[in-house]
Formats: sequence, C-alpha cells, structure tokens
Amino acid sequence: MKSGFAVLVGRSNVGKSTLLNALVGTKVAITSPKPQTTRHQVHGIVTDPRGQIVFVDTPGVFEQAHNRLTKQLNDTARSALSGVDVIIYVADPTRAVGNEEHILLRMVEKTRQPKILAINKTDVRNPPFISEYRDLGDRFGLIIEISALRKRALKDLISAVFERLPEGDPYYPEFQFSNLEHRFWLSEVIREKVFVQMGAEIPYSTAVEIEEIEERKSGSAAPVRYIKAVILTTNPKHKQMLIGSGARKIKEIGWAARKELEAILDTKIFLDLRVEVDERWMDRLAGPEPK
Ligand SMILES: Nc1nc2c(ncn2[C@@H]2O[C@H](COP(=O)(O)OP(=O)(O)OP(=O)(O)O)[C@@H](O)[C@H]2O)c(=O)[nH]1
Ligand SMILES: [Mg+2]
Repeated sequence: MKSGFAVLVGRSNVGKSTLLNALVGTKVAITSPKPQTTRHQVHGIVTDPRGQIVFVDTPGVFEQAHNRLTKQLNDTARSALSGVDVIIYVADPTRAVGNEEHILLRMVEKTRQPKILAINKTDVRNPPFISEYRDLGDRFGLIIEISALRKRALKDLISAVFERLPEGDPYYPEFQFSNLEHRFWLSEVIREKVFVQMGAEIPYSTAVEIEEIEERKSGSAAPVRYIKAVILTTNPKHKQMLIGSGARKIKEIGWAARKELEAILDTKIFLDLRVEVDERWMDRLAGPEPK
C-alpha cells in the first residue's frame, strides 16, 4: 500500500480548492471567484485499493504581505511545503505568469520532493497563457493539463501521485474525507456564502463562528438540525452591509448556506444567523490550525 501527503500550492484563485473537492468527490474546502478564500490547511483524503493520498489545500500565495492576514496565509502555504511527499503546483493559464509565480517557483524549487505541474482551467477555450506555463515544464517532473471544474484528467493526476508516494499505512480511516471537524466545516460553508454575496472588501474582515448545534424533534415530524452561528466582522460599517437593507443580505447568505448544507448533509436545517462586530476575531480565530 502507498500512502502520503500531496500538497496543492499555487497563487490565489488558480482553483486549488475546487481541485481538492473534485479529487475527493465531495465538498471539503470552500471556493469562490475572489482571491484569498482559503485560510487554513485543509486535508482532502482519497483512499482506493492502491492506498491513500492526503491532499493538502493551502491558501494562495500573495505577492505582497500588506496585512496580517495575508502574511499569515503566505506562511501557511510555505509551511505546508515541508513534510509532504509530493508537490502539485497548480497554475491558471488564463492569467500570465507573474511575479507571484516567480516567488512561488523559487519556493518550490528549494524543495526536494517530486513535483507535478497541474495546468488547470483547460476547459476555457484557448487559454491565452498556456504556452508560458508549458514552458515551465522543465522545472517539474511532469505536466498534466486538467480541469477541476469539468473533472478532466483527474484520474491521471491521482495515478501520477500514487506513483510518487512511498509505501506506507493510511493516515486516516478509509471513509474519512477530511481533517476538518464538523463544526469548523459548517462555519466554512457559511463563510463561502459571505464571499459569494458580498463585494470585494468585506469577506476579508469576516469570520464565522458556530455557537450551537442541536437536533430538534417535534412530534412525528422529521428532526431538524438547529445551527446557531455568528458572522464576525472587524468593522461596524461592514456589519450594516452584511445585514443589508431590510436584512436582505444576511437572509440571502443564510438561505444559500442552508440550501447547501441540507443538500450535502441530507437533513433539514434551521440556521439561526446573526452579525456581530468583534475587532479581535483574527486573534481569537485565525490562530490555531484545525486538526
Ligand atoms: N473555468 C474553470 N474555472 C475554474 C476551474 N477550477 C476553478 N475554477 C474557478 O476559479 C475560481 C477560484 O477557485 P478556487 O478553487 O477558490 O481557487 P483557489 O486556488 O483555492 O483560491 P485561494 O483559496 O484564494 O487561493 C472559482 O471561481 C472557480 O470556480 C476550472 O477547472 N475551470
Ligand atoms: Mg482555496
């Protein structure tokens, strides 16, 4: 049996989290069209007769660490490179190779593990910069052109990772998909809806905390899972925007999160969601990595 860790690295927005979910076959990590969506290392686990791959999603690397959150995200990505067995460098051929790419390539070049270049988003017609990425190929042992969105060539990627993994026992039980605690995963799904609903600035000032989860049963009706959660923001103005006029925004966020949770968990959900200003959430929540 083979087993080991394969890290997904790349600049922000190349589709690392989308790829993780596609590889695992279920939603593990949150995704959005906005950069810097991922904040933690998320493990997505693939187990088959060949063994087990633990894919590690990382925050996208940002060129300038102009604030604490960005610096922390870059550090998280960098530290994920050590102690893994295979490095998968994810690239987006719809954007030119830039400064961030060079910073990352230097980071990756210092490592000794086998490296795979995964050129993503090949479902886009004639991705304009694809040849620039193909030219990076000599720095990697292998290039695979994939589409996380259309699940293209993912089997080839998984096979290539297995070929490069050492022999060993699985790290996780066979049916476990992720390292995330349920509570944390719930908060991530809600945070994703904040990214989708809100303009550019607001998602970065926010975090989501789950306060209560309870099975509620009344009479013969199917049980409802009651989830009480709070969106924390550092900025009072953002609180107003998150609530929206006539509470329209918060309702949209709650509705979208509830729909998705009901579909994935196959149970009725009552989501009790509110917004609070907490200037110190970064200190309280952004610190420890999830298990
Ligand atoms: N066309 C196309 N779009 C994709 C593909 N994979 C991801 N995307 C889109 O790219 C955007 C970013 O995807 P994410 O998975 O959140 O990117 P990420 O690399 O995890 O971003 P960070 O967490 O911010 O570093 C989303 O809008 C995805 O839908 C793909 O294969 N094809
Ligand atoms: Mg991500």
